[in-house]
Amino acid sequence: MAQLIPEPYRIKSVEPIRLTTPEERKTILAAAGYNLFSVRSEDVYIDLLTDSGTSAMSDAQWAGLMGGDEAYACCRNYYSLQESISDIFGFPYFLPTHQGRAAEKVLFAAMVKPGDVVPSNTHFDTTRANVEAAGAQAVDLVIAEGLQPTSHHPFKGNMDVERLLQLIEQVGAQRVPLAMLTITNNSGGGQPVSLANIRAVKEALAPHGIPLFIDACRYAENTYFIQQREPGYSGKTTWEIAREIFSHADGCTMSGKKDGLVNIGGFLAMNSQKVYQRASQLLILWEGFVTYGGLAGRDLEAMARGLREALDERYLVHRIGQVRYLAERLLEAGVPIVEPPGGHAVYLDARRFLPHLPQAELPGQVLVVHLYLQGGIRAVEIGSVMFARKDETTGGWKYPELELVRLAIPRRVYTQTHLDYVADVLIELYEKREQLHGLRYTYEPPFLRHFTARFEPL
Ligand code: P71
Repeated sequence: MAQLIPEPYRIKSVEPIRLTTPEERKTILAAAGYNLFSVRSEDVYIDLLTDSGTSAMSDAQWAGLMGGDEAYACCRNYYSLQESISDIFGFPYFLPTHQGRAAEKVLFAAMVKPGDVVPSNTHFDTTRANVEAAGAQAVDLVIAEGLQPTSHHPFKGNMDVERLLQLIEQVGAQRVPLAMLTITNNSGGGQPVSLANIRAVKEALAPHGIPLFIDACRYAENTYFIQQREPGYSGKTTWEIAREIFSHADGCTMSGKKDGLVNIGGFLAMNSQKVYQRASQLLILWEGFVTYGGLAGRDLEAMARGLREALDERYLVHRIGQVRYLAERLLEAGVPIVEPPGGHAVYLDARRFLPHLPQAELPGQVLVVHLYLQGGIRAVEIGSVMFARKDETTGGWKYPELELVRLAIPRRVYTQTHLDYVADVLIELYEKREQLHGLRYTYEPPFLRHFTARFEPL
């Protein structure tokens, strides 16, 4: 039986959601060209499109909003954020940004030059795009197990340190201005990175003077996995583990929209005063003055509080337990998912779910469409629609190895009953999987296809 962990909070404010009728959903889907990015949020019952910016804030965070100091320079909320960042991450310098990708843009513009190479376990899409926008090459070096959907390695987000050393030797340390580690590894399914691996990466970089920056979006979830799975850490608090993680890093980028438990916000933090000074100039140009970086004072306060709440162990036990609960219910019914589940999402394996559909018929998108038709649930395809490439010479398609559908779980938003509902809908769908037919494009934009493509049933 899937293990149930009760919510460590009660509900003070509610937001009505409505389940449309199957007939309504048919009409809505056809009008949206069978692309869930074009469906109104009001027409979605359970929204699992992303865990980013979709968290419910606590009463303490909402109270903090009223304490927003909206002075242009040096508002008091800047200092409460400084205190949280110093307590958790330990970096002496930081710059607020409006979200994660802005921190990335400022960091790479300040540290990277054309022709450079930036290694990571796996660069998230926006990180890769910002490295490339700075004229450099983004290289992914996750361990082999990280790419195998059925591998039960406890830290599938780890970087392959051997390959890191080879890369540095091959291109020369002077062309590697920094290395990154994404915790947890979103593109690899929200899989954690171990402290042993973080230490080993730092040890590989240190003799070459290459700084290590952590993409810290889901740092709190990563601390919990270390506490549960890494030898020697079961007696440590998530706070102690966080401090140890960041003691090995020279800085971090952060999207507060994940483990900052806010709807908007982010920051860039570092040890180096020189990097801080260069980055400050760019921040003022692109985001705003160094004490607000594109956010209101109240947003800074909500993030200062959310960063601390995310490390609450009762919250994390429930949070990670909720994701695992949904995964276990699906596994019990034989629904194929990526194992083990990560920290923020369950990934369906569409190729095993719909083996009768070739990738040309877009099985991941078919699953997304039918999840909505069946139960008003919104998920996102991470497969051929997102990643297939057209061969310019032959006109044929090159399909990605994995055809996944992500069910991302917003933080503190949905209850146990909601997740049971999601599992029930999915299990029903799995039972009638042979009746599901493919899709084809009616509009295929030249890039970032998944956001605006349109489809029709075959
Ligand atoms: C997610 C997102 C949000 C997203 C972003 C772009 C396209 C689709 C969805 C955002 C991340 C992330 C990591 C590891 C940096 C960002 C950017 N993830 N690093 O998973 O997961 O942060 O959105 O605040 O700019 O749905 P930002």
